[in-house]
Amino acid sequence: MKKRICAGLLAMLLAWTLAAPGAASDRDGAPGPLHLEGTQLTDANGEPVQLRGVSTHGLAWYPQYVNADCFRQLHDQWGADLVRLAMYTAEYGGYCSGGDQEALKALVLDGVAYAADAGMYAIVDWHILSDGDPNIHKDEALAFFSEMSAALAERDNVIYEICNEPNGGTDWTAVKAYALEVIGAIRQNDPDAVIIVGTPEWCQRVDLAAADPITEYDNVMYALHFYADTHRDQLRDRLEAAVAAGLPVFVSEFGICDASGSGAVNEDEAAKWVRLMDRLGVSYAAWNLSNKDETSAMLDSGCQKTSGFDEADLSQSGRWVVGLLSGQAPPEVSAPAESGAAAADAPVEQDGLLVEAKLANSWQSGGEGYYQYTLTLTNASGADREGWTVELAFDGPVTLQDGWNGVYSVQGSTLTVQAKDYNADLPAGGTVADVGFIVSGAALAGD
Ligand code: IDC
Repeated sequence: MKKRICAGLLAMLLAWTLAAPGAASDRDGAPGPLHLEGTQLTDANGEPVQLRGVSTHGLAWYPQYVNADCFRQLHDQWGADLVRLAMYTAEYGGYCSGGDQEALKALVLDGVAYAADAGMYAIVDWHILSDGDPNIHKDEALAFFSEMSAALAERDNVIYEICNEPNGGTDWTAVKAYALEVIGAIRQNDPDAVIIVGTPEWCQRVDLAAADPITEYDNVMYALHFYADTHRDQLRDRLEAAVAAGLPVFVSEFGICDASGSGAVNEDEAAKWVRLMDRLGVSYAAWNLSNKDETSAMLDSGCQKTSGFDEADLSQSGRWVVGLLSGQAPPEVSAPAESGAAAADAPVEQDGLLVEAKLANSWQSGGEGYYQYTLTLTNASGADREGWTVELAFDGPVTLQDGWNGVYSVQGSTLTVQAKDYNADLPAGGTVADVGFIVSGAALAGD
């Protein structure tokens, strides 16, 4: 994880203003092979991996966002380490409904390559939807995944999602039978790429997969999809129970609006989902990267760009997702910028004082992020001192919400803390603790 001056707070602003890799995904360089250890996605060194990124809209409808510059921005500025390439099978222009199969395959291959170049993983998504049973187009799926896995066998960054959302009464037995065949076809070319299997009822029934998982192959995960304004505690409980039962779950699609892909944004429920996925180490991809006039589209419908997006090009969903992806680096505080970067989790020296700022809590409310810190100051100067002042610089402007055991003032992105009468005396080697404050700032951007 990169060290960054200041709090992870407002990393989004940093990303926009500096276009700096400082706000990038922590996964730099070529993405290496992944595998499962228990329910946890893991890298080759056995380190847990939580992939976080975005899904394209239907590739046939919105091919223009599959380009190298766009994918580089997803990674370098938005902090994504995952992009999902959604290829509808049965909708208008889909792979099995009259679409240009050669063009679609080329887009998939290009997309995986652009993702790899940008340092991201790519999900190849066989996006069934109105064809609720994946067995309807099983032959086409077998041929597609055989061809793609042969072409992509050398790529470590590819993840296969073999059926987006079984629905319309398709039961787990039917999905599992399909999955066994398609996984078998992929395994002929790629013995260990991660494969995601959709679950019945639009990927809400991970409980059915947990009760009867696929045991014939390794590195198989199961999809859960949610839309925050529709799906709440009941589905969250199901996710938690499935993981507890040993099922590796991947949230390969979610929205913060309702299940139609439109309607209202529900940030409170979305935050609950994010907290749960983060706690469980579950990877996720947000629907969708397009400028379609619908709530889930991340780009404003007036935006005609296909890369180089500014904040003004984002929809409300887009701002929220970018805030989520770019803002989740471990919140870190250090000395003000001019005193130089310092390891943020280690104390920073300021004028003979060792300053340690630790994030104690953070939460979202009304589109703002709230960050509670505790400060510990140690007099390292070798001489007794009377009175102290510390300055803390954040990535962007903050508002002071509360502060204790200090006198606080904020100017722009700098918070100054001075001693109270009762903790001003600091003998050599002495420490002041129990100093703390809460600041807020634009984090998971709202409206
Ligand atoms: C939606 C798109 C919308 C499109 C529709 C039908 O947002 O523009 O017209 O599909 O093709 C899903 C599906 C995903 C849906 C999305 C929102 O996986 O394809 O996209 N959704 O309805 N599952 C739950 C919600």
